[in-house]
Amino acid sequence: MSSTRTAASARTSKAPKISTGMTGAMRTSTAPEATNLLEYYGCGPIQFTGSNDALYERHLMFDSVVSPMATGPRERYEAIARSVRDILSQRWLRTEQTYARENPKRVYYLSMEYLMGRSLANNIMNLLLDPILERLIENKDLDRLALLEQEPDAGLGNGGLGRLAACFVDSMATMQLPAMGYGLRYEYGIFKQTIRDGWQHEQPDNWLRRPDPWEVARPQEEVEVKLGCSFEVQSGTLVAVAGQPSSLLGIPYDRPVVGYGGKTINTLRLWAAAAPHSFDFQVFSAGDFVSALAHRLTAESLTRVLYPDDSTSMGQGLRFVQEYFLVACSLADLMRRFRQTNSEWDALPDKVAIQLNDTHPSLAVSELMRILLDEEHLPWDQAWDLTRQTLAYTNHTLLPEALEKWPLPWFELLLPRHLEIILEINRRLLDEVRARFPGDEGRVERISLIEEGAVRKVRMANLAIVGSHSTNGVAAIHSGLLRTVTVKDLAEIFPERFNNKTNGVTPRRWLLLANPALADCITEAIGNGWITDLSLLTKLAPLADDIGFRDTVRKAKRSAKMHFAEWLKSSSGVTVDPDTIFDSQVKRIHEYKRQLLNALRVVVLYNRLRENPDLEMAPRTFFFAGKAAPAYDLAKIIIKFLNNLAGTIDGDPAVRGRLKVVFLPEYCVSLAERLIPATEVSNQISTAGYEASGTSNMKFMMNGALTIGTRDGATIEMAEAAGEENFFLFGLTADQVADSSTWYNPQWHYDNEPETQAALDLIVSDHFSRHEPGVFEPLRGTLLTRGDRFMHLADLTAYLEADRRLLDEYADPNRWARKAILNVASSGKFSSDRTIGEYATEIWSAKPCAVQ
Ligand code: 26Q
Repeated sequence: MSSTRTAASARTSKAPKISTGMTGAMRTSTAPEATNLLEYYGCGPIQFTGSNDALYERHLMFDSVVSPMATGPRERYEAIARSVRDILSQRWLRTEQTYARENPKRVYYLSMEYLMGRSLANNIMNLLLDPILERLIENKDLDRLALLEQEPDAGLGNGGLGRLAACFVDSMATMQLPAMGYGLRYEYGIFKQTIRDGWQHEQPDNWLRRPDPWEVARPQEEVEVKLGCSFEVQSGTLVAVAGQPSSLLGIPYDRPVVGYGGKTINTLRLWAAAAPHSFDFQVFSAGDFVSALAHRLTAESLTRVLYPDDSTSMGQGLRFVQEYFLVACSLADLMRRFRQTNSEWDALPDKVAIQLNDTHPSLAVSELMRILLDEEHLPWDQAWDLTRQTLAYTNHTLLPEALEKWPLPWFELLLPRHLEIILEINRRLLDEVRARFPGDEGRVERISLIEEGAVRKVRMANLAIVGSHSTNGVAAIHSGLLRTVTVKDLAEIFPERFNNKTNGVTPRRWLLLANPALADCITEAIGNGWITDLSLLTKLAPLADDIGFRDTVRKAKRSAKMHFAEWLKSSSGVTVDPDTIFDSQVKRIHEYKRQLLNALRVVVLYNRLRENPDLEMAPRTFFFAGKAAPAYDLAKIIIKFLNNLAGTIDGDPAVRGRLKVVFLPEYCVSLAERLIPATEVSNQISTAGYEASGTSNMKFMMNGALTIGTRDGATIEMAEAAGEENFFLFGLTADQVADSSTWYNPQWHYDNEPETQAALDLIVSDHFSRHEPGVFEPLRGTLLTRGDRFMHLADLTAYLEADRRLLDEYADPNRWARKAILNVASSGKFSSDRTIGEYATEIWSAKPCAVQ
C-alpha cells in the first residue's frame, strides 16, 4: 500500500479558504479548522481514531457482527463508509433545516442519469478527513487500495450527460446552493462490459447486491403516482391494460452530496418504484395471493434497469413510464415542500427553479400544468405562466435521430390528461404562430408539438422549449447550431429564451482526488485556492517558462503513468511501458465520435513502420475504452476491430516495442480517474458539429494532456483559452461538414491518397482478422460504399499531419512541458463551478444559502 496521498492530505490541515468561483455576494467563507473537524461535524464526543478507533470498530461489530480479527476488506469498507456517514449526518440534517428555515429559492435538477462513481474517497476528501483516515489506516494496518476497491461504481448513467449531472451536484453543494438532484434508483446501472474474442459482451451491473452505506431510505416520504392504465405480465412481457387506471408508489432513497469543506451537504434523491399498500385488495380476490405478489414485482420492475443510450430503445414503452415516474415523484415531492413554507402560488418561480437534463424529464411541463390546473384549480393563463417561469431545459444533442418523440397512443393509454394539456398548449402555440406568420403553414408544421405521420408523435424538445423560460446548449458552437439549425423556427419566435452554458467538470474529483501528484505541485506553486476557484490556475502561466516547474510537472506525469502501468499490470496482467507516449480516446463508442478515424491513424503508422523498419518514431501506446449500446451493431464491430488491431500489432515482431494498442474493458468513472492523469495525448476527434460539448476533453486538459482534436464542442473553447498554438487542431469545420453533401466523395480519398488506400486494403485483406474472414467488411461499407456519413476519410490526412506536429513537439520535453503547463493554466474556465455559477445567476436567479 502506498502513501502517495500523505502530501495531498497534509495540505487539508491548513483550513483552506473556500471560494466558489462566483463573484461578489456569491463568494463563500472559510472551512473549519481541521483540528476541530469532528467537533465541527457534531461528533466531538465520538472517538473516531486514537487508542480505540471506536466509531469504526462499533460499525464492524454491530453492523456486520464480526470480530475485528475476522473481517475482510468488504466489512472494513462498510465500517469506514458508515463512520464517514455518521460524521456527516448532523451536517446533512442541518443543511436541510437551514433551507427550511431560511426559505431560499431552491434549485431542482431533474435527470434520468447520475454517473456518480465511487463515494468514499470523494466524501473523505470533501469533508477534509484525509488526515484522520490516514491515521486510521495506519493504526489498523489497513490496505487503502483494497478497501476503496470494495465500493462498486454507482453507474447510474450512460456517459457525458450522466457524469455532467454528478459534477453539477458536486458544484452546487460546494457553492452552497440550496439544490437537490432528483433521479431514479436503478437496481442495475449501465451494463458491465467484458471482451471475449474481441467482441463486447454485456453483463448486468448488480451494484446494490450488497447494502449501500451511502443511501438512506425514506419510506415515510413516499409519493403516489397515478397512471391511466394497468400493467400485466403476459408470457414474460409487460403489457398495458387500457382503461384500468392504477397507481404506483415512489420511495425516496437519499444520498449525501458533500460540498468541498463539508459546510453544505445537499441531497441526491433517487426514486424506487413499489406497488401501493392497498394493491393486493384492489385488484385481486382475497385468495389469489401468489398473483398479487407477482404483480407487486411488476410494479417494482419499473426502476429495475437503466436504459443504455441507444436510438432503438426510443421505442421502449417502459422507458416512457420511467420518465413519467421520475417527473411525477419529483414534482409531487417538491410541490409538497413548496406548500410547507409558502402560501401563494404566484411565488412558485421565486422559490423554485427546475432544470431539465435533456428532454428525458420534459413531461414536467404537462405534469406541472396538471398539478396547477387540476389540483390547485388555477386558471390556465396563470398556470402556464408559472410553469414556464419555473422550468428550464438543457439540450445535449443535435443528432436528429436522438431527439425524443413519443407516440400519441402511449399518451392516450397512460397519460390521457397530459395529452389533453399538450394539445391545448399546441393549439394556443399554433394560433400565435399563424397570427405572426400568416399563410406560413410550413412553419406551423415544423413548430408543432405534434409530428404528423402514420403514428402521430409528441416532439419532446419542442414541448420543453415552449414550456420553459430557458433553453441552453452545452458549448458555444452547439448552442449556436441549436438556435440556427436544429430548432430554428422556435428560436425565431422565442429568441430571448436561448442561451449557452458551456459544460464544466468538478476539479475536486478530476484533479485533487484523481491526480495527487499534479495537485500537489499546483498547490505548492500557487496555494490551494484553485480547489474552489479554478480560475486561479492562470497563476501557473508564468511558470511555464520556469525550468524547475516544468521538471516538477513532468515528474508528476511520470508518476501518474507509473501508477497506471502498475495498476493495469496487477489488475489485468497487461504490461504497458511508461517510456512510451500515452495516447487516449475514451468515451462511448459511436460513429460520430470516430474511434474508427483513430484506428485508421494507427493502421497508417503501423504500415509506415512495416514498410520502413528504420523509421524514426517515438514509441507510443494507444489506449481505447468505451461501451457500445448493446443493439448498435457497427459500434460493436468497431470494438472488435480495436481489439483485433491490438492483437495483431502485439503479435508482429516488426513493430514490437514501438506501437501498442490497448483496449481497456469496462470504461467507468473509476477507470477514467486512473487513466486521465496518466495520459499525455487526448483525442477529441468527432466530426465537427456533432459532439455537443464533450467533457473528458476538459478532464484531460486539467491533468496536463495536450489535445489533438477537431473544432467541435467545447474543444473549440479550450483551444481559444489555451491559444491554438498550444493545441493540435485539424480537420473540417462544422460549416464545411454541413454543406459536404454537395461535394464529399470518400472514394476520391481512397483513389488519391496512397496511405488511406493501403490502410483500408489491409483491413479488408483480413490482416487483422485471419481467423474470421470478412468480419470487417461492414467497416469498408460504412467508410466507402455507404457514403461515410461522418467523414472519416475527409479528415484522415489532416489528422496524420496534426499527429506529425505533435510528435515533433514531444521530441523536445521542454517545449512539451511548457505547452502542458499552459493548458493546465488555461483550464480554469472548465470547472463546473463556473458553469453552475452561470446557471445560478442567468437562469435560476438562485443564491447561496450558508449553513451555520
Ligand atoms: C434516450 C431515450 C431512450 C433511452 C436512452 C436515451 C438516452 C440516454 C442518454 C439518450 C441520450 C443519452 C445521453 C446523451 C449524452 O450523454 N450526451 C452528451 O452530453 C454531454 C454533456 O452535455 C456532452 O458533453 C456530450 O457532447 C453529449 O454527447
